[in-house]
Amino acid sequence: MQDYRPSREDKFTFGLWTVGNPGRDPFGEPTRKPLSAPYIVQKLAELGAYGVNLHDNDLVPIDASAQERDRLVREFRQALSDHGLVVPMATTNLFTDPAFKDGAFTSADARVRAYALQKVMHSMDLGAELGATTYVFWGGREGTEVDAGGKLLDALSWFRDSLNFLAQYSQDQGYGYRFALEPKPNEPRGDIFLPTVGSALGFIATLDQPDLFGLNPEFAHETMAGLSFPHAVAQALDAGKLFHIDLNDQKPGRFDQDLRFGAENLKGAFFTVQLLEEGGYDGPRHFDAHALRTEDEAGVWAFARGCMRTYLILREKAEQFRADPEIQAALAAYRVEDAELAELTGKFSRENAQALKSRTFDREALGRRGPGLEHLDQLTLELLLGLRSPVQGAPSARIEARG
Ligand code: GLT
Ligand code: MN
Ligand code: MN
Repeated sequence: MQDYRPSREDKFTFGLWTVGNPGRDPFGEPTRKPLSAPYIVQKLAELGAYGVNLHDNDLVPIDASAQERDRLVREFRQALSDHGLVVPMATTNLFTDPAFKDGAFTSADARVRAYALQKVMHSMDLGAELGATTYVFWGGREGTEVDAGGKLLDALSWFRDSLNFLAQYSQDQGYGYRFALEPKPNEPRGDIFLPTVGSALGFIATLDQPDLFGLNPEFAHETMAGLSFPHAVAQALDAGKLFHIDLNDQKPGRFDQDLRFGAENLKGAFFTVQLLEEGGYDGPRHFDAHALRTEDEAGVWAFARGCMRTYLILREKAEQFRADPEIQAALAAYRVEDAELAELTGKFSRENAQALKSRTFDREALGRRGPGLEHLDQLTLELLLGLRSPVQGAPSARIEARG
């Protein structure tokens, strides 16, 4: 059995805010000491990660002096080069400071909106200095609890203006960023604008330069909305918009848990890995999760190792899925192909439409056919549970002996 130790080529990344999460929640103070950015870099490198992502204020406190900023950035860059980690993605903290309590780009106060733009430009400068090529926008405070302020339509247009402005800033500076919007339905706001992958995709089409914008979907966030994460990832891939991804886990109907990848919805995690590996995504596999508040520092590194290890195990399972003859036979039986019909329906012509309209279908036979999904899903489950031999895909010897 392989040891599932990650290497740089696996492109695993963590945010400074993820492994650095001190275990604070709305009801309790931190349970862990803060970790310095250079120390996090060193530990992630030891574990086999590829990179580290950050908000401006994960590295530089909001009220830091220019000298303090330079020192912190210098020490961080030194750690990156000492340990061979990169910074593929950067973002801005537009949610912690009370100035942003009613939104940043969508605040009803024009001064807050202007300050948000200023803060993002400085943060984009920092990201570019560190080599980031993807810039994430998670609009955590962009939303409302009450709609009495009547800003719903204005908010969307302020949001759009800000994104258009920042895309041009990036071009003007020659930064070459691609921007990734990260949807979330609620928390910290009662209702966050652009709550799902689908709504963000719709909004991107209204921007001045839609090609520069894509998605950073998060497993927990789609799950909070009661939606399927693999379905969201598939839609982003299909649109050519999967610019980045936040992997974690979540129980439905709860606060944003940001659990260790695979901790809760193993099948969802498996189909996500399968989509990423087979759907043409070659960006970082970013874990936006954190260790449970119960844990000490050792628990933090166990958490980080666990995220990567589970991904690698599931990647191997996806390979087994492809190589398993019984699963492949069940898949082939599920999909019915018909070359003649493909010809008729593939492209509109008046003749094809006419031929299709006059065709007779055996509706009852179509309705009678069982697609075999129960069988296929059980095979998948047993594969995930380790009951199918990795080599030939046959049931493992132990199970056969029992049967
Ligand atoms: C915050 C949030 C995440 C976002 C981060 C990017 S910050 O932790 O919960 O989902 O990805 O701003
Ligand atoms: Mn989250
Ligand atoms: Mn996230």
